[in-house]
Amino acid sequence: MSEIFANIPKIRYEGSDSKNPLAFKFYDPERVVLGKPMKDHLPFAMAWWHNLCAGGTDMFGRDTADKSFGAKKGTMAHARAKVDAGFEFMRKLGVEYFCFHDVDLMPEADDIKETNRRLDEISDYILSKMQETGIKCLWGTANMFGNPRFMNGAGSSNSADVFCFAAAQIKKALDLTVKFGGKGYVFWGGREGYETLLNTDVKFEQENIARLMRMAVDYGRSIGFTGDFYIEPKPKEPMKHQYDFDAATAIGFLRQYGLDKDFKMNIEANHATLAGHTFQHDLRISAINGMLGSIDANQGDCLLGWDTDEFPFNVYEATMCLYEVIKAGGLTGGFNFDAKCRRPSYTHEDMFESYILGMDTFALGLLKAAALIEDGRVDGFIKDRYSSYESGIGKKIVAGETTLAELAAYADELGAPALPGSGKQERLEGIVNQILFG
Ligand code: XLS
Ligand code: NI
Ligand code: NI
Repeated sequence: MSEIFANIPKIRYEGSDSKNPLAFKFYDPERVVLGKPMKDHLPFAMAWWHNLCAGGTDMFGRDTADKSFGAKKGTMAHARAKVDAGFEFMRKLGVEYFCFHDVDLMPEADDIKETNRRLDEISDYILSKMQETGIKCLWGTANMFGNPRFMNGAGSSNSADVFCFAAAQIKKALDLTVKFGGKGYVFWGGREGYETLLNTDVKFEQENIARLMRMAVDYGRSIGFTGDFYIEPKPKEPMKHQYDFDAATAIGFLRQYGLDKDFKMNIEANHATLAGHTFQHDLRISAINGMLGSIDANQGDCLLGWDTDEFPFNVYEATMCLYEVIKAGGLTGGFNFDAKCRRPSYTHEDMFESYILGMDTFALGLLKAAALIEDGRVDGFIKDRYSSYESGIGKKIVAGETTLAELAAYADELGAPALPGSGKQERLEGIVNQILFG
């Protein structure tokens, strides 16, 4: 079969001296870091929607990039051309996974029966490509935010009929995820939130979202889905307020409704920063709750207030991300590039160069995080910082072997406690710079 990206070769690792834009400078898949190959630390995934569907349309202008891949848009022939393009793309880059929404895969019909028939047809074709190439599915999801029927949400909709339609889409998307052997299933609550409390019953809406998730878990388990369900937190956009505001909020919600055994977090860098956190913060909160599942690898722009979904090039953030991932013992999911080229980067070559950038950035992050951990000064500092809890009264506090009255008596004897010791933030920041650039 003729290639769609005929002028793009297989992308290879050439090392940090290479000036070839179509080569990896840092991502060396077989290089062993902390006992395992880079590619096992970094299971990268292609996001079907950005890479194969989105052409750069924004509020002010139409597509700049041609994603027709030689077929007429809106047809099943185009859906197949996207599959051909996607698998050629992943194979040339060595990306081993993909993520998808139902509606990314084919043109949605007015009638769900016809949509599902099209999904069956295209998923057969995808499956044959997966078997041919060994490329796997990281996670699937249902788009329950694009169609006008979801203007008030899906699980949180005021309309029970819309709720049922969402259920039907989730059921089919779970069927597809299982058909592809996907590792996870994502809920990003695009419109699960509100614009004004004047028309919203927050308690009822949250209970209904939980009901929908519970039914999804029960159905998924009944058809043999053994992977993780994920919530992908995001605080706003498109809704003014979204219920899955950040990792802490989503974890609290899952525990409240007894869903925490089946769900983990899919943390997206740009969503964390929109919530007023660092990417590292939401990763840490997920990890300490045993819920760090997967990552949507992108970055935002601190000067813009929305989800810009840029390809990650911030090595500092990638380093802190991998530091969290390594400390958490790795991901059950992977690193999905939920990212798009900037609108003026409209060529096929740009699609490849943006993935090279993202993969090199995370490879650097891995190397630098490993160096930070092996260096040990930061971890050692943190351990020492809490050493007053390792003996004496501190030890009793941690063991739960004391009372408020005993502590008060202890404090009486102390007079004024000594200052708690310098936080040494600047020294630690210097260590990070030394590891990054030394
Ligand atoms: C949008 C989300 C979306 C999810 C999948 O902001 O990141 O792309 O990852 O529905
Ligand atoms: Ni996003
Ligand atoms: Ni995302």
